[in-house]
Amino acid sequence: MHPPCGVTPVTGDRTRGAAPATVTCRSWDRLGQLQGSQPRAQHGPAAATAAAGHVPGWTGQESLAESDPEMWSLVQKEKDRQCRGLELIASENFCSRAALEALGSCLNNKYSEGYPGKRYYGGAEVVDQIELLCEQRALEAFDLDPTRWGVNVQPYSGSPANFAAYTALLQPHDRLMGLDLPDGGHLTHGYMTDVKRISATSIFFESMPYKLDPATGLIDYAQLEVTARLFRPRLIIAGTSAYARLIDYARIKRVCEEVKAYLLADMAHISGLVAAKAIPSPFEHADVVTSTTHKTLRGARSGLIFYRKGVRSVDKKTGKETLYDLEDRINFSVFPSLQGGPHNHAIAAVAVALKQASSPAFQEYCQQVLRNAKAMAQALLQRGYTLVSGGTDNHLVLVDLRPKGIDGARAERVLELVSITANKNTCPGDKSALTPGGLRLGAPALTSRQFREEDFQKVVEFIDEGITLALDVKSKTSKLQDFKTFLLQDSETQQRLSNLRQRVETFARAFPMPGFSDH
Ligand code: DSN
Repeated sequence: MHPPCGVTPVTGDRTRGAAPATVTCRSWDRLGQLQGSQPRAQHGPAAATAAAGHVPGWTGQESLAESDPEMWSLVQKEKDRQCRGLELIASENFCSRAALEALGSCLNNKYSEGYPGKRYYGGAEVVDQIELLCEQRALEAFDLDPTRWGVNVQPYSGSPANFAAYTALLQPHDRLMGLDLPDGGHLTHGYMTDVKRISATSIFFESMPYKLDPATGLIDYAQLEVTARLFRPRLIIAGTSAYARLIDYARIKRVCEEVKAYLLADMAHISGLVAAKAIPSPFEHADVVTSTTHKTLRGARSGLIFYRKGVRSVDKKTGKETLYDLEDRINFSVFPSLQGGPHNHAIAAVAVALKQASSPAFQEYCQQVLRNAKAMAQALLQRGYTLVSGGTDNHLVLVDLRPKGIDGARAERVLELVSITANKNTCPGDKSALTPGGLRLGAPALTSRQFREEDFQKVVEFIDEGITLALDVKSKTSKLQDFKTFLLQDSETQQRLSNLRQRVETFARAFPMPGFSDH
């Protein structure tokens, strides 16, 4: 067992953790030499500033604690919140120290518009190597043949990656289909309401949703087929944000072939599980695969677009080959169409995470994520909860709280007050996004803190206690705002919350935390 998460609560002591400013970069010595007037004993940041005589008071060498105690204190508070809480947001995870070191490095300073070997600025020889290494590791992590697949590692995150892919594959107002947001899809898959186009995907393209079958909680592939034949989209997106089952990529691919659409798999939530071969891969069927890098993949926040290369199809009569032309279109779409300089620090940090994701230890981590999600599902079912689709095959469960007589918004708020972080979520048939019937619970983050099945049973015990409390308060209040006010004002409720919070935090603190020990 690793040492537990050891951050003590922030006390307001502004000097705590302040490291003495040390200078390791030879440039300070060189600056002193250039000025020629500094005694050796005064080498260091202050001396160098004085010597330079420019920008007084700023050396850039002070620690965060020294330079900005207010921000340092907030970072400490967030670290403490993460350590003492139970993190169940299905899209979150705890990045490794190694990747965070790359993220917080000098690579932040470099502009490098363009691609390796073709940059618009000089001085890119090192970041070229970093980007190429990240590309190589991305292909290796997903077992991809570099003659059949390429990857762009520059998207700033998942939403920009998706929009760049659409921009590459479609003309403005071309048609696309994605799983509806209330049914577990993502905003960027084309979300719009009856009265408003919400996502830019629905503003710049014409989007048509496909849905879950409310009876099973599973994607309604039959309806997708019928709608696609009528709508004739140029692109179908296979990807989810709140769906506990596996996607039948082969079936969606057959629809794509019939209507001559591209298949884009957005594997943001599940990319770690795919890399670990813990669940089926979308690469067998998709033309383009997008992902974030910080969910189950456990890296720094960034985005990836994989695209097919080589032969797309062969004419049965003539034998003539049609080649994929995605590489140039996707690269041009990311830069210069949509983005400026790549975030080299993020690319390096993603490369570090991809190396980790190629290890046997990561495979074991992902298997444990699946076991933990199943244990969580089982424990919830045993306590009488209803799960959308009845269980889970991946890293999350979607609890339908409606049969319990409560909604996701009230449950989320009570859990937040006892240091359990989860999010409200729509269930099939929900009318309101503000008080939806569901609660989404994910296993990746706590599995990174070495939680096992029995720990998740304890987590469910805490959640159940929180929801019982929410039901009691709901019976004494009316609207959501009234409910929230009561939670903060009723003394007996405050005591119950405090008692549960203390037990949750004592439990959570006993587990290790990846990343830096103190920030
Ligand atoms: N915010 C992420 C999620 O929770 O699914 C996706 O962008």
